[in-house]
Amino acid sequence: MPKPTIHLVSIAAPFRMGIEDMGRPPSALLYVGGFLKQSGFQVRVHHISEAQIKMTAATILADKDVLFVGFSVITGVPVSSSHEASRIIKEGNPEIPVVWGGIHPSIMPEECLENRSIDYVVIGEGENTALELSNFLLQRRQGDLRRIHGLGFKSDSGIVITPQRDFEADLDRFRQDWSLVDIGEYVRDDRSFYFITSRGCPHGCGFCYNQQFNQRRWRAHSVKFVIAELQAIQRAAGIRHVVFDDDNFFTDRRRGMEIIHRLKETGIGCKWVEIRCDYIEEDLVRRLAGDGVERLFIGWESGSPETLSRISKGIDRPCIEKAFRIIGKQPSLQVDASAIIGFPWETRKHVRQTVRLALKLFRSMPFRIQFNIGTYVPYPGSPILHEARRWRFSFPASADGWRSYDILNGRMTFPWADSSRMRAFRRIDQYAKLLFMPRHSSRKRYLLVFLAYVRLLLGIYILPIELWREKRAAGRSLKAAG
Ligand code: B12
Ligand code: SF4
Repeated sequence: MPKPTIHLVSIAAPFRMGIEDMGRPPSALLYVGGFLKQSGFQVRVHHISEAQIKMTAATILADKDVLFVGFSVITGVPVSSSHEASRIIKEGNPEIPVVWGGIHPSIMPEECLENRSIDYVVIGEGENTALELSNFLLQRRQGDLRRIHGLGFKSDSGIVITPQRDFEADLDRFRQDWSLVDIGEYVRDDRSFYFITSRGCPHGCGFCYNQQFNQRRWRAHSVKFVIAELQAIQRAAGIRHVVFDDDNFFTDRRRGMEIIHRLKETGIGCKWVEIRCDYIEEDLVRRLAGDGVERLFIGWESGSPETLSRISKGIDRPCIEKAFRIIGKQPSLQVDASAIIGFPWETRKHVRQTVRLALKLFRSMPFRIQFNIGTYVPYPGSPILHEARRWRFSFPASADGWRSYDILNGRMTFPWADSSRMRAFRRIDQYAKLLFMPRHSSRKRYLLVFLAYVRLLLGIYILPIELWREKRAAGRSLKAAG
């Protein structure tokens, strides 16, 4: 007899300009779903936009033999959209178990389980826990749930959280099962493809979820595994480039270099890759450029020595400047340079130090740095959360409240940053972005770069005519793209 179906759902989060990024594969569900399928379960993956919630819920409710519905949830808008979908399913059929997994429920399991529509949360790495839970549900709930590690559930005596589950030692046991989706949907216009080769990170940056979620443990697929998987994807979908979505791809520098080099030999390029400042060395950068890498993504985080120390990134200003000087020597390389302003302790002085360092980095490799100076947002489980708590900051109290926890598209404020301060932060980011000269820009762009540089230097952001002009141009090109 066929086993009941497990429906796994990922509702895309709004990304730039509020548009959902449906082009990134739902990797968590391809891993978990693949593992369950391999163990004999029937699995369906629904990677949907918010507009498709009702339709997807109706499809699931029409299935008369459902083992459970699982949602993959990251912090922010997906908490609220996944809650809405869970509620529709529970109201449609209270017998269907609803399971949440992913970063948000792993870090805030009790808060999630307080919702009537959520029955179980899978905490941390999901494959083994999901399999044990599936077997429990298949055997009509015989057995002891408390023996399943990495699980949260409701009992007569309240919410139960079982002991933490160990990480899988051999990551190659798990693979993303691309037959669960239409792989062609994830090949971008330039035939690039997002892929994950490792999990976790050994560092403990203060603003990052990693220390709590991954306990500083980095686990990686073998080079052989990565090359074989990407070659299979190349044959199936004709990809030409890969973008690595790992938390920290270069944790093992030799492995990272080898992957990129061997992929190049098989005709798959890596145009863009993330790397920490303190990993940058002359030889590494030369080899990356030689292997066709065009852009490095670097989180330099701040120009304030105090902030760099308080966020425990493990880098200082000389390290940042040295990294950019080394990269600057390779004329083919560009940088996506990301920093954060607006930490609870930051004053104008700290922000100015970051802007000034951005300008210094600009001078070390002019027009080739695309800056992203984001505003600090507290995330659950991050080590510096206590700094926000000092200001009586608290997370949204209800699942629906998370809808406005969206720095990319919403108008967030914090106890330490009111709307005018937040507007000033956004302006800094928008002007810093203008310092970049995209390839094939017209000469007029130099004027824009010059004006942005002067504004950032003097800290004058009133009457942002250049930004209005840019916004109009972006609107026109969006319209033209249909
Ligand atoms: C792809 C991605 C996106 C995509 C798509 C996300 C989406 N759902 O639509 C886009 C580009 C839209 C995006 C946007 C943002 N992202 Co993002 N993103 C990622 C990225 C690179 C990969 C996620 C992934 O697939 N991981 C790999 C899988 C295998 O790991 P996993 O999700 O933890 O899954 C495992 C377990 O959690 C569990 N599991 C997960 N789901 C489920 C479900 C079930 C049913 C079960 C049983 C188990 C289970 O099993 C899995 C396998 O073991 C991660 C970084 C990373 N490498 O993880 C950041 C990350 C998730 N993003 C993050 C952030 C902060 C953002 C942004 C806010 C901005 C930003 N700084 O990038 C925005 C805005 C989102 C919004 N508006 O709400 C943070 C999340 C922090 C948090 N507390 O949630 C991360 C971790 C990056 C970071 N280090 O800061 N992101
Ligand atoms: S910010 Fe990057 S380097 Fe720091 S802990 Fe997170 S993943 Fe690791």
